[in-house]
Amino acid sequence: MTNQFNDTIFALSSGRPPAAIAVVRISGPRAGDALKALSGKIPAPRQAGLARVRDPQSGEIIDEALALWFPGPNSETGEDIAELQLHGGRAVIAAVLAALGRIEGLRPAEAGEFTRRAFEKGKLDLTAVEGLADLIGAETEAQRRQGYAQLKGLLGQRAETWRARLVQALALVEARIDFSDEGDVPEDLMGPALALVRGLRDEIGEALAGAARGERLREGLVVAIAGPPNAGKSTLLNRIARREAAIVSPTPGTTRDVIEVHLDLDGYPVTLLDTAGIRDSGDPVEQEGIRRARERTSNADLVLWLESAEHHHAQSRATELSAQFPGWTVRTKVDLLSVERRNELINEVKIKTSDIIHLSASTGLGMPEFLARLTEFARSYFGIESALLTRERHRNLLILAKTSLDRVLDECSQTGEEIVAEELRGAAQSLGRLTGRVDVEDILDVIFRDFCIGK
Ligand SMILES: Nc1nc2c(ncn2[C@@H]2O[C@H](COP(=O)(O)OP(=O)(O)OP(=O)(O)O)[C@@H](O)[C@H]2O)c(=O)[nH]1
Ligand SMILES: [Mg+2]
Repeated sequence: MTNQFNDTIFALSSGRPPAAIAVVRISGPRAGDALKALSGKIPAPRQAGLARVRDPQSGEIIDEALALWFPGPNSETGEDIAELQLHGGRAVIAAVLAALGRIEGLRPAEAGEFTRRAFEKGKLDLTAVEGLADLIGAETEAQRRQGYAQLKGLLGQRAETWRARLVQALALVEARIDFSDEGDVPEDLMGPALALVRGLRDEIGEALAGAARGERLREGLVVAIAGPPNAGKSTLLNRIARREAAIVSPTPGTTRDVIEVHLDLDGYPVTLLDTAGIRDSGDPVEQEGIRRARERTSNADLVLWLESAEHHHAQSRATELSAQFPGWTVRTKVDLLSVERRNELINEVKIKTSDIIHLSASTGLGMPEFLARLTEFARSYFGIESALLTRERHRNLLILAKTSLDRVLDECSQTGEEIVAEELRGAAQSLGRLTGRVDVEDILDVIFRDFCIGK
């Protein structure tokens, strides 16, 4: 991405046309000139004004719009921003973008460039930028909440206070180094420094403990449906998804590829996987399907092991296999059993264990109870509070910081103050990279690449 701040950039910031309204934003030193060129005037700051938008070359009216003017530095990007709310037709947008493109010093924005400017101007730290991306990408209520919390500084502010305390500890250690030759050194500077480090190490450790939860909330909790062929796996997936996502047939070995369905369970994101029935097979295509089934199942957060209630009694290979995939046992097709047998089964299960679920995906019997359990599982997995860490990037940097602090605490009695100071500087550096305060050029392109144009 180019980094020319003298350029004035513009883009369609609203969604795909045609739509009722299209928002075109212009940011940079020539934003005001551009607005004037198109509409003849600039409205009062932060107040909507009616604007007749003309092609500056031909003078022809393109559209009538609302214009907004946000002079820098108190704008989203920190630069002058002009915004036009046009009618959202393709030709209207094309004509306005073309007219802007012909103005000297203006060029189309690249993906995420508005936000990048906001970051470079110190309007947002890097964790807030990531929060913004998450907020835009959020599909469920819990994801929205987490994205918003991150945008508002949930992690950024914590990291900044951690860094401030680290700097305090570092100052104590450095004072000890500086005065060590003199007679009247305040002897115990290391004690308070180490106390600070210990507190920090524990807090960072706690944040790391919740990291998996935060990352999962972005990506979705993975629940895999596995079991022998014909157990009714695809039927269950379709029932939960409320559409024919997977092919169902009485022929065992129907499903080959892993089929993914994204669900919103009471605000929590869940990715449900349907997999190939596991059995010995000579067919190379089915073998590959089974290999994929095993792989995805072993990485899932929860496995639903399905068996037909009709023949679960036989001490089959299936029961052996189910032990390899810990999770819930689900007995399917209970509609095929006689009422007596069904009651018997349910009683039997109640006595032995409550871990077995009975349902019929064809008739819907037992489905509400099953879905309630799945929702409860998601709810208790994610908890109520937003997780502090939401990305692998956060986790890796905090692990680095914590490792340095661990070393300080483990080895401070043997090593000199210089080494302690060096470790503390390293930890502060990691926290600085987390918020983008220091030395992050190398990762910026990766982060902003995920943004859409106009954001
Ligand atoms: N009566 C009844 N039949 C069911 C039920 N669930 C599935 N079936 C039938 O069982 C057969 C197999 O269903 P699928 O959903 O394709 O089974 P699967 O486990 O995905 O099978 P593979 O993909 O081959 O591993 C189909 O004929 C379904 O209609 C159920 O709850 N009750
Ligand atoms: Mg199937």
